[in-house]
Amino acid sequence: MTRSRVAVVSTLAAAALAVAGPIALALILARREAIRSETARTLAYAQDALGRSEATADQILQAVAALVAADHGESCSPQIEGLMRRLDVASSYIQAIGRVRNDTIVCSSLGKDAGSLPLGPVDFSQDGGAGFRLDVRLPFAPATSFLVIEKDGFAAVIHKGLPIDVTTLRPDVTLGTFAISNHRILTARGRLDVDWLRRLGDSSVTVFLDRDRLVTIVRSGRFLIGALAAAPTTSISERLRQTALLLVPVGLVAGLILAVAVLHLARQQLAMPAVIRAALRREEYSLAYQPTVDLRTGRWVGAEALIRWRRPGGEMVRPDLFIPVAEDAGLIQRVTERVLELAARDAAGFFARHREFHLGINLSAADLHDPRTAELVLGLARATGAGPRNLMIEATERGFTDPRLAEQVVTTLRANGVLVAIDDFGTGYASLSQLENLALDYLKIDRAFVESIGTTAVTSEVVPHIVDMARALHLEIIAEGVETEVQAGFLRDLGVHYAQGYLFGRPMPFARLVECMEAGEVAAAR
Ligand code: G
Ligand code: G
Ligand code: MN
Repeated sequence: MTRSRVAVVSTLAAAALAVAGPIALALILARREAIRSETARTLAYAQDALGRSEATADQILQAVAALVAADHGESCSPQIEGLMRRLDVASSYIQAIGRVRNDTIVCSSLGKDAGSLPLGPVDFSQDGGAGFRLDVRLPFAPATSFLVIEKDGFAAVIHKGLPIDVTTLRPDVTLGTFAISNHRILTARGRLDVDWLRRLGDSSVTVFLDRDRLVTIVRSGRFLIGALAAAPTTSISERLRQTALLLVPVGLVAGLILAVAVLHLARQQLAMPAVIRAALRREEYSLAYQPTVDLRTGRWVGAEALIRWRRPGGEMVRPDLFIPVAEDAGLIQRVTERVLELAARDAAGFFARHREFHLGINLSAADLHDPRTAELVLGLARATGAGPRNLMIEATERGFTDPRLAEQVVTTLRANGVLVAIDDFGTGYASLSQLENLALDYLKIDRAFVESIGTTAVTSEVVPHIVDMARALHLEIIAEGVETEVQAGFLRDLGVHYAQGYLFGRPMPFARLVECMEAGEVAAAR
């Protein structure tokens, strides 16, 4: 695939991801939230039912205790009957209280005319001798099944609807209470599977999905009873739908914004080479010059030409953004040609007045590998009246990694008195042996190393080594990016002769460079 095809395909993929990603995330979050809140709600139903069951048990225990305390052996004294009536009225969960003899209520809070009420045998016992009857029919309400709990010769009649009289948002919520000892259902409404109860095991709470039901089961900490609630999972999908209805548009909008941003950036990247060509045609480039000083005397001994790009709207584009694009797009040699033209225009006649000054021009690897570049640079020498050592070309390590390719241009230029510097030294991959094979003049220490001087960064220890290496290769050193007196002093002490940086002067128009030099440099520049 071509570069631009790759760029378009990856742009579209990124845009699709940018749209799909936030929506998928929104849905995942919505689902999690729906499950969380539906679980919380169902659990609350189960806890409500359990609370009612515990309150029922408490009322039974209290009533029985009061009756046992008042009991003097007569099976149905008027006092006991009166007490049973009062306890019944006071107990909200108890329908009736009676005295039991031989599985029959012989007298009760219902009064004499209720007569004796046969209960049948207990279904099971638990909770310290409490006898449970799960399905008792009483003559005065034959259609209703009551729960009867007997203890110490007394029995409480419970309406089965009461413990599970929990208000639920939906009618199809299952509610139930059960005995822990044998998993018998005490009261229930709705679809219920007794196999669910086993999943509680020894824990006090359990929540699980059984096919289309969300089941929650809780156990009492005080009685051998538990409660369960089960809601259809359709309520989760319903909540998911509601939340998604809210989140998906938000995700869609966020995704679209992202996609537009991605496309915009990609289009800018794709369009950059075309914009560079147009900028060359429209002469949007200019040069700024940053002085090089002699650290021993403080005098300006040279300057580096740095390209500047001002777009028609006034916006400045940084060279570290567009130079790599120009290199990739095969446009860098046209940019270099323009730089040489601009320098020729700026510095025409300059060297006649400044014999000792050198002007640095940055070259890219492609420039260095093309023999025609030597001719172009020598053209600048002619245009500016430059003598030996007045012009310097700077190229990064990348330009020198294959010395055979750079050799012709470097040899021709040096033979004609042009200085050659290796730029941004320490940031690339040039090996010592490769550099030994090429005769160069200057080494420019990258700003990153100068920046670390006086700090604890490991790079700070590299500067002396670079200096030693430069000496071994008989290269003069220019330190870049010097911003403080401390850095300047450190470099001076190491025997570094030249430096550039904001401490001495920022990149400036050529006219200002000349003005400063003639007005006594240093003071004027800062
Ligand atoms: O100060 P400035 O932002 O201009 O420099 C950023 C980078 O761009 C530096 O690494 C510098 O070497 C590079 N650069 C500046 N001008 C030119 C140029 O004319 N040609 C090339 N190839 N690189 C340049
Ligand atoms: O070609 P080279 O990579 O050397 O370009 C030098 C770069 O460093 C340019 O971007 C220039 O504007 C910048 N520069 C020059 N002096 C200083 C300095 O003292 N501090 C900082 N931070 N940047 C500098
Ligand atoms: Mn440079």
